[in-house]
Amino acid sequence: MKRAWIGLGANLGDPPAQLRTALDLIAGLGELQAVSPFYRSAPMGPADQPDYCNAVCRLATALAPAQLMQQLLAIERRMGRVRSRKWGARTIDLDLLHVEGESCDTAELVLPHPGIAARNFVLVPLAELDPELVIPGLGRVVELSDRLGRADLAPW
Ligand code: PH2
Ligand code: MG
Ligand code: MG
Repeated sequence: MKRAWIGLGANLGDPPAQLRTALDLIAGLGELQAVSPFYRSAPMGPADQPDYCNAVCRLATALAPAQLMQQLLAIERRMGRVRSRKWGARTIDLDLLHVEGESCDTAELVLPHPGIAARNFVLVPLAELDPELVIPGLGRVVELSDRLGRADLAPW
C-alpha cells in the first residue's frame, strides 16, 4: 500500500455534494485516511465561471499510479463530467497530486502534479493534512503553502 494525495474540485451543480460523492467513490479504491476541510476558491483561469469548492484527501492504495489515475478518470466520467474548454467549469475534477516514492512523466500522468506549487487551493488543504510532507523537487508542503498565502480562499 502506498499513500496517494488527490485534489478535488467542482464549480457546477452542488459542488460540496459532488465532492462528498467523489470521496465515497474514492474510498472504494483503498483506505481513505483523511479529508481536508472544504474551501471556496476563486477560479484560476477563465474568470467567467463560478467559484470552486476544493479539498484534498489522502488514500492508501495498492493500485499503481497509472491504474489509480484511470480509476479517478472513471469516477469523473461516472459523475457526468463533460470536458469543454481548458480550465472551464466542471462538475468534478480529480487530480492525482503525489504518490509516495513515485514520480513519472508520461502523456497520461505527470507526478508530482505540475500545478501543485502554484495553487493555494491545493496547498492550503494539503498542508492541513500533511504539513511535513515533502513533494519531490518542490519541498515541504507547509513552506510551499505559506509562500502562496490564502488569497481568494475561504472556508466553504
Ligand atoms: N481547477 C482548474 C481550473 N481552475 N480554479 C480553482 N479555484 N479551483 C480548481 O480546482 C480549478 C480552478 C482546472 O483543473
Ligand atoms: Mg484540476
Ligand atoms: Mg484534472
